[in-house]
Amino acid sequence: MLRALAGERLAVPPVWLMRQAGRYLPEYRETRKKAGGFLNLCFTPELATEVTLQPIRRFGFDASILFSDILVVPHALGQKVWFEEGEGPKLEALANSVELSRLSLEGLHGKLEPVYETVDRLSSALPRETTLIGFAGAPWTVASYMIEGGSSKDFQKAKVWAYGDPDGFQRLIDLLVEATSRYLSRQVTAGAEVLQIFDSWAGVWPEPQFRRWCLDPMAAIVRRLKAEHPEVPVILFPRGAGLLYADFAADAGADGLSLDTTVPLGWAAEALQPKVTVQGNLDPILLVSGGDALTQAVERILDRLAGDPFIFNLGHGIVPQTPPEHVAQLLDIVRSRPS
Ligand code: 1CP
Repeated sequence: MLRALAGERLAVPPVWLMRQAGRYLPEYRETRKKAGGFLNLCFTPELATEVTLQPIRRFGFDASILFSDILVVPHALGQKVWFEEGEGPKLEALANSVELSRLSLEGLHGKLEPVYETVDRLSSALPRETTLIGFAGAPWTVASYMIEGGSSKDFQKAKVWAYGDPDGFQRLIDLLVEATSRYLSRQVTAGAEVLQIFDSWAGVWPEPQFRRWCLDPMAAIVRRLKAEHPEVPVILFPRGAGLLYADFAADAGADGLSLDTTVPLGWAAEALQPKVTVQGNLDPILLVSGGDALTQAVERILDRLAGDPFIFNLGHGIVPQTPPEHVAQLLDIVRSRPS
């Protein structure tokens, strides 16, 4: 994984999957029951370490991603966050920039200490050849949850705020750039070897706002991290960025770009791969269907991208309906192909 991110071409690419820990694994569902509440699971280092290791034991991925969630940052800034069974995340929504006074950087590291301890435990527990990935949500995606109070279909509240009061919205984004930079930097100190920043909802903006609310804040975080930890590679996932993936490759200063499922492979090979290592981009639903369709899609990605710096992954997270045998089938195909 580290060699691929340094720009090496490898005969067999490294492979890991977004959301490789989670509800599709029976052992995860067992541990989750014990934790009594999702945030408890994230904040109990013993259990968070256990669920991070489960997919490594079962499948031997080349990288292990810390088990946590992007919404621990708003929680650590003082916003109320909870997870309702079967409904996903809920937050006490911020209505406008006056309410930013409810948030503070002061308690950040104290509240996130259990996450740092999990990273520390993982860095001792993982086999040496398994790369430990730390992560955070990007400012825009995290801000969208903070304003919408949970998941959203059209991001109307967050966009109305950003269009109507860009200066106030900028203050929230700046606060998140600061908090996220501090959070990721501490993950490195605790043992993370690679960092990934998830902008899951980047694809909803017109170009000017995309630059201001997605690209610029992520580039600012990358600059901060590179100043403090120049040796640590950073992967960015601006999901849905379309042609603007090219701007990310040119301007964000990252080592890797994680491609969503819709990015055409030929274009990625020509426009992105000469500048950065690319990661992706199998449709996660193919892991539900399995069979020949899965095999052919994996081969197609390897044919187009594996000859240059590349990490095999999905275009978005594994879904809970995924049969674990299909994940094993995927790893077999990636690893057994003659190069
Ligand atoms: O057990 C459960 O019911 C909780 C399901 C779950 C899990 C397994 C949530 C709630 N978060 C997670 C873990 C998680 N989340 C990881 C670590 C593990 C791994 O990858 O193996 C990571 C990296 C995330 C990141 C995350 N959380 C993102 C960015 C990536 C993406 O999938 O787009 C986002 C948007 C979230 C918010 C969130 N948390 C949980 C859910 C179900 C969601 C998504 C809600 C939505 O679609 O709006």
